[in-house]
Amino acid sequence: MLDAFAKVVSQADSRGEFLSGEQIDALSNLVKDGSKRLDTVNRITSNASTIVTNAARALFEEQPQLIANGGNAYTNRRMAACLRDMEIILRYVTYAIIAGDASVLDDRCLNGLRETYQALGTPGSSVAVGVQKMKEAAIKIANDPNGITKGDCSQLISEVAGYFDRAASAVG
Ligand code: PEB
Repeated sequence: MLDAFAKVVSQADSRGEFLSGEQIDALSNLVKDGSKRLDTVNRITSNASTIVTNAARALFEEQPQLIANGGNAYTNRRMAACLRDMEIILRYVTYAIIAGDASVLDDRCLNGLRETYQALGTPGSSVAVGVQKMKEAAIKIANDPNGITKGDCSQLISEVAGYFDRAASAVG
C-alpha cells in the first residue's frame, strides 16, 4: 500500500536516483491542492450512507430482478451483504483519494473481487452499475460550491472519477 509520496520514493529508490524535478513538482502541486483533497474526502465520508443507500435504491429500480424472489439481493441477509459491499468499495475509494494513489484500493479491495463474485454467483456487472451510481453522487457532493472556498477542482474530480471507474471495471 503506497501513497503518492511513498510511490515516488519507491520508484526513485528502485533506480537508485534522487527525486526528479518533475516528481517534486507533482508532489508540490499535491500539497498545494491538499485542502481540496481533504475537503473532498471529508464530504464523501460524511455522506457515505446517503451515497450508498441512494445508489443501491437506484440500482434496484433499474434492475428489479435483483430484489425479486430468488434475486441476488433477495432476503435481508443478501440485501445487507450488498449494501455492505457498496460501502466497503466506497470506503476504499476514499482511502485512495486521500492517499492520491490507487494501490490501497487495488491491493485491499479489488484484487480477486471479480473471482469472489463469480464464485458467489453475484453479478459483477450489477455491482459495477452500483459503483457508477455512487460515483455520480459522490462527485455531485464533492463539487457542490456551497459553503466552501471556490476553486478549480477539475483535476481532482477526474482523479476521483478514475478510482470509481477502476472499481467498476474490476468487477464489471
Ligand atoms: C466481497 N461480498 C460477499 C462476500 C464477499 C464479498 C467476500 C461473501 C461473504 C459474505 O457474504 O460476507 N468482502 C466484500 C468486499 C470485500 C470483502 C467488496 C473487500 C475488502 O472483504 N448482490 C447484489 C448486488 C450486489 C450484491 C448486485 C451491489 O444483488 C452483493 C451489491 N455480496 C453481495 C451479496 C452477497 C455478497 C457477498 C448479495 C451475498 C451472496 C450470497 O451469500 O448469496
